[in-house]
Amino acid sequence: MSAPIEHTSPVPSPAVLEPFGGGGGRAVMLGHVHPDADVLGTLLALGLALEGRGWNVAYGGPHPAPDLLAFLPGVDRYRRLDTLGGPLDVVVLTDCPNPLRTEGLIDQARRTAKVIVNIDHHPDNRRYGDVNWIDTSAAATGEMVYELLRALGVPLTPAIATNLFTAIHTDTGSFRYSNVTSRTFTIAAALVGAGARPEVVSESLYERRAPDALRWLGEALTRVEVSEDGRLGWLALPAGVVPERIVESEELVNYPRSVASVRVACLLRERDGTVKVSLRGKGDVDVQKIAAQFGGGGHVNAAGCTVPGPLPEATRQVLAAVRRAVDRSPSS
Ligand SMILES: [Mn+2]
Repeated sequence: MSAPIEHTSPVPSPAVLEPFGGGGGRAVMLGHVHPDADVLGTLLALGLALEGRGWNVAYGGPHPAPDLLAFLPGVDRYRRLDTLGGPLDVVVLTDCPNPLRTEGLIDQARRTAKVIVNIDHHPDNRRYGDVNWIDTSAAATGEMVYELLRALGVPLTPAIATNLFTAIHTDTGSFRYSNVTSRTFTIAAALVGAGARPEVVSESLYERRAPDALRWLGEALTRVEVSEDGRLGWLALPAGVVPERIVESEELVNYPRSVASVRVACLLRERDGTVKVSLRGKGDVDVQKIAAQFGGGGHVNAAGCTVPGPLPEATRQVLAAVRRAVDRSPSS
């Protein structure tokens, strides 16, 4: 393709649909580092739909799917990839704002694929595809892929519906965040109608703890702190105090976020000399702008970045930036 295509509204344009037309071909559904449920659910849903139309589809990325998401239909097909193979007709990336997060696989895609399709809802998406469909009004990329499959006239199987429902479920904090719209529920209703089972998804995501997980969670929660004025909540976790599997499977940032007065919550995890930071807002402070000061990104209410250690210095710097943003926000 020559000039890159950009599309930003919720319903895909003919140019967005065009790479998926015709009688099939070879496609790779390419995930980014540490793929989450919005990434995996959308890649699997779209890939399974294309397979139903005669395409040959491979799934993978720089990291394997996490154990927590082993219930997603088809996720056993998702592999850690060193090479993409080729030649390919289409490479699709979903929920991936920055192509550097493919650890070089995007460069192979540029050499071996006719078209790279970039489907995302992050405002800071770099528009690196031949086709860039960026709908920042979507609560999850799952909403966008639902619209894509509808426009393609693909039947929603229970497997496809479960993948998309999980993508939307996780990116909306179980339909609780301010990104949720009536469209989110309309799409979720259609997915349940097509065979997604909310109780199975909820149980798979939230009721699969290891027997010792609550004790470790308790250990972590003793470190939650709230600022004197109540508006900042944070949890700074030194390396090694809680097993990595617990930190990976618990959304620890939700605990400081759950304090009524907190406007911005922050989780700081130290590992290998760096500190991974997750920021959550409640609609009145744009945490993406805070993350961007440290080279990170995300959404208005959910963002992240990585800063150099040691943990106390990283915590001091990040909280200073959060404090400036909270103090500037009009409603607080
Ligand atoms: Mn997402």
